[in-house]
Order: sequence, then structure tokens, then C-alpha cells
Amino acid sequence: MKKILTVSSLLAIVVGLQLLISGGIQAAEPIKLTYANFPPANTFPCVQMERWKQEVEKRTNGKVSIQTFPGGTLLDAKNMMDGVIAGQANIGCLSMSYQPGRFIVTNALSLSLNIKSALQGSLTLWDFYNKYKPEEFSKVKVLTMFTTAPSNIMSTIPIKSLNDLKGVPLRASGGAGDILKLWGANMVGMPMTDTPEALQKGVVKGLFSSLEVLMDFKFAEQCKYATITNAGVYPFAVVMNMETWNKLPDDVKKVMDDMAREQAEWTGKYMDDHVLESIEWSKKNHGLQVIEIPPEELKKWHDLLEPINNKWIEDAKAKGLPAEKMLADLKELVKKYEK
Ligand code: 3IO
Repeated sequence: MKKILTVSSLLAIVVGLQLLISGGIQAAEPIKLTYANFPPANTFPCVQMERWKQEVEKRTNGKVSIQTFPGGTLLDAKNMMDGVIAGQANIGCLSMSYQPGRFIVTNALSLSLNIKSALQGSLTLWDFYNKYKPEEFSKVKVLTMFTTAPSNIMSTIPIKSLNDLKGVPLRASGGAGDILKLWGANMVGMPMTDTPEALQKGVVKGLFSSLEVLMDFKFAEQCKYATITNAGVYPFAVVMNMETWNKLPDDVKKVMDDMAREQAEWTGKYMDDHVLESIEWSKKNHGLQVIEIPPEELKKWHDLLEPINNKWIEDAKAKGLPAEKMLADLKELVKKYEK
């Protein structure tokens, strides 16, 4: 009896110790991942980054630990994709508009599609990406995608008509930039992160993007006018280095895969709410004037954008893509997520 007790208690000690050690190793040495982002920490791409980090750490019970690098401290706006492919960061968040030719399929989100909200744009983009799994993302693991809310003109001078817009230097990028050009503005292409300085120096008289930047970049200090055009969203992707992904345990991969669409939805909602907050903040603190174009006039602005979609079809076809079918599918998705 005494001997049996000893053997079983010894066994219990051994098993207990093993659990302790493995648990201890797991707690002491989580899988560490770096996550690079280009704009400042308070802007929406970084807010969604922190939310993703927290949820992944929670849902993997601390098995994964993510170190975030906002403000271009690890990779900047234009190096994001190549930096992640090269492994300079494990994860990166990029604005596809900075390399329009590189992300031709998913940049279709910034065509003339009448997307009304970031939530609608984000869910549309996520489904569209999954339907076509475009070549341009084959070297990375895509963790999520989302879009901004529709773009509007923020400017230091009031813009109430197409005539007012003629030749005015305004910052935009990619597909949103093509929209400004068709409206006759003097489009100046640059990443969002170069815009504060360009505005300060007077190189541009405003910008064309989603309105939450009035507050987050304090553009409302200089841009006292917002002309509501609701045209063109900017698509974003969060990508992981493929080797990093392949080495992750299956349970961690599952947590990340299960979060992908949810993260798109979360970010879309956050953006839509934050745009409203930003408009109120800008009115209250900087006397922002919101300029509404009469509907029949605004229709003319939107009708001018027809060539954008046709040009995309031409370019996509030249790359051997089923462009007409893709655009038809994209329009279907936009309709599906209208509500
Ligand atoms: C954007 C980019 C970085 C931080 C906040 C932002 N809000 C809207 C955008 C989209 C845009 O204009 C861009 O350059 O990607």
C-alpha cells in the first residue's frame, strides 16, 4: 500500500512538473510578432491595429504577443508591402492607393461605385478579394481588408461648384486622385502622411479623403470647408509575411482566420462613427462649414466619372483579367451590402 502510494504520488509530481514547465515556457516565451503601420497612432489604421492585437492576444490566451509600430517607425507608407514580403516586419498595414498598378484588382474599390459607408466598402472589399484571390497578394497572407468612408473635399477655400474646383491643388492618391483629375482639380499625389506638411507649406489647398482626418490630423485647423461629394473610398490591406504565417501553430492560424471578416466589419463601423464625431468636433472647435452640392448638380459630378470604370476595364483586360465580370460582381456586392 505504502509503495503504491509512493509510485502514484511520484507520477503525479512528474506530470505536474511537466505541466508547470510547458505552461511556464508558454507563458515566458509567447510567439512574438511585429506589426508595422504608416500613419500616427491616433488614426484609424492604427486604432484597428491595436484592436486586432488585443483580440488576438486574448483569443490565443497569450500564446501570441504583438508589438505594434505606428507612425512609420518600422516601415513607411510606400515600403509596406515589400517590407513585409522581405520580413522586415511580420505584419503590415497598407493603403493600396499608393501603388495603384500593383493592386489593380482590389483598387477597383476606388472606382465610381456609389459606396455609401466604410462598413459597406469594407465588407464588399473582403468578399471581392476572397472571390478572386488576386495574384498581387499571393506572396503574403492577407489577414483582413477594409476601406475608408467615401471621400470628400476638405479645403482652405470654399468649393461650391466644378468651376470653383478648376485647377485647385488638392492632395489625393490612386483611384481617388483619378476622380479629382476628372473634376478638373490639380491633383497632387502623395501618401496621407505627407499631407500635413504640404498643407502647411501651401503646396496644396486641401485634400480628398474621408472626413475623420479633419480631427485625427487636425486638418480642420486649416481646412475650414468640407464639400460633400461622397465619391471613392480608399482600400487597405493587412498582410503577413508568408514564412511567418507558415510557421504559426494551427490554433493561432484559426484565431486569425476567424477574425478576418469580423475585423473588416469592426473597422468599417469604427470609421463611420468616427467620421460623424470628426465633423462635429471640427464644427465646434474650428467653425467647419459643410458645403452640400444640390443633388441634380452632384449627379453631374458623378456622371463625369464614367471613364474611370472603362479605363479600369481596359487596364485589367490588358493584364488578362476577366475585367467585365469582375466589375459586375463588384457592383453586385456593393448592392448586397447597401443596407
Ligand atoms: C488615411 C490614411 C492614413 C491615415 C488616415 C486615413 N484616413 C483616410 C485615409 C486614406 C487616404 O487618404 C490614404 O492616403 O490612404
